Amino acid sequence: MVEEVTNSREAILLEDQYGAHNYHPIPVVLTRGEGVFMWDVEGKRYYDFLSAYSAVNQGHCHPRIIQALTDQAKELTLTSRAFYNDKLGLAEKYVCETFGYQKALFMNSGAEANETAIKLARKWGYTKKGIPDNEAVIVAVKKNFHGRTTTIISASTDPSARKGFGPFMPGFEIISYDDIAAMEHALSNSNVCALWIEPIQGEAGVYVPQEGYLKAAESICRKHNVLLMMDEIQTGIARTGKMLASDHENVRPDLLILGKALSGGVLPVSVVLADDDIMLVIQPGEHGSTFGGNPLAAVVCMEALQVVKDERLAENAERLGEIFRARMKALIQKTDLVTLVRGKGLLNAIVINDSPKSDTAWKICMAFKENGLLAKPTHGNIIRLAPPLVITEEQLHECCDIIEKSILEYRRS
Ligand code: IF1
Repeated sequence: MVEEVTNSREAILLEDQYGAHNYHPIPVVLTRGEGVFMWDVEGKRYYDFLSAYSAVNQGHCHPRIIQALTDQAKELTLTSRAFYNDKLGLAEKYVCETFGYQKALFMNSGAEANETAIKLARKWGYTKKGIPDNEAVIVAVKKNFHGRTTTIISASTDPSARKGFGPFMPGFEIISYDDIAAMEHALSNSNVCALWIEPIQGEAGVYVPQEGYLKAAESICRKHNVLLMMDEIQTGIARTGKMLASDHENVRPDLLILGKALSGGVLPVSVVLADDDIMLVIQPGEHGSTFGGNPLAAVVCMEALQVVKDERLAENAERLGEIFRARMKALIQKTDLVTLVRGKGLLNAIVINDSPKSDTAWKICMAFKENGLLAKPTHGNIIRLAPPLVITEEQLHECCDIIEKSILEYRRS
């Protein structure tokens, strides 16, 4: 018999006793989501200012996406790729036309999509660029975040992501982010098959590189016959004010990696997009996954992207992001607790004026929670602030009021 939790404390104790301790969540137990709101088991309503790390750009339980999910769930959810189904080809065509590529390879999690891109880049390096077998190098950047698998953390510079998980996968070279000279030097090595970057570093604390960095990356990759692998899993799908963060500089990655809001947060869907000369280096039977490209994910993905277009969520994110950063800059004038705000569109973060080792950012997020807004610090003293892109201007101002009240009152305690 399925039991129910009747209060937050019960739910937290259950997870503590029966669940792995691989997270330290903000102590709130949510039971319902709708649009920009979530409710806890005691019935308290919150503004969601994390959006499940930008997976819920379309808002919680978007009715059109849920309708698409439930309609398809009654017909066919999974065939595996041992057989065809009548939805995958439509979704492949849809994403290829939406983002301007010849081929799509659907997976499930963002990490799986990044792993797929690694395999494509390496195989392209051996079969098309002529790199000697097993000598392909992928250049990644400091403070990257691409997922939690052992290969992906082999390229991580975050000790907490790596400690105790070795030995690591060879074939990664790490350079500084936002450093054009370092890119030029590293990519001149003829064994390099790809440059692997995020257009804005989300987990690193919403670090926005210098204007022109993405364009420079694209041209240096072209010059050295290196693939530009762009991880837009957190920055894509309208989050930064354009359909892709790469669009701000008119950059076209060779390998485009998407996830999260590709499904509107309804189920795991990720995809790698590339043209034939790259995608077709993988032959039948060389890559895949049980759920990759399942008909349910295919239908949900198409509806989730159509909602982004129909509701002009990129334009909303662009416009409201300007208003948000202006409000935060005004707040910075009133307190010494916040030193800066940075971001693009509705992917922003504030930096708290305290040591990254302090718990000030955590305590401020606890104050946000008391005042009806949910957010969580990234590294130490940085608080990511990223509402669903369906937020209205009025709701955004109400949230800025909550952030301001929490910060100024915290100042007084
Ligand atoms: C956690 C971070 C964010 C991502 C980018 C790939 C992935 C992610 C740019 C992997 C996933 C999530 C994972 C989640 C928390 C969150 C996160 F804090 F971990 F780093 F957003 F910044 N590329 N990010 O942001 O996608 O396999 O998770 O579907 O692991 O705690 P995934």
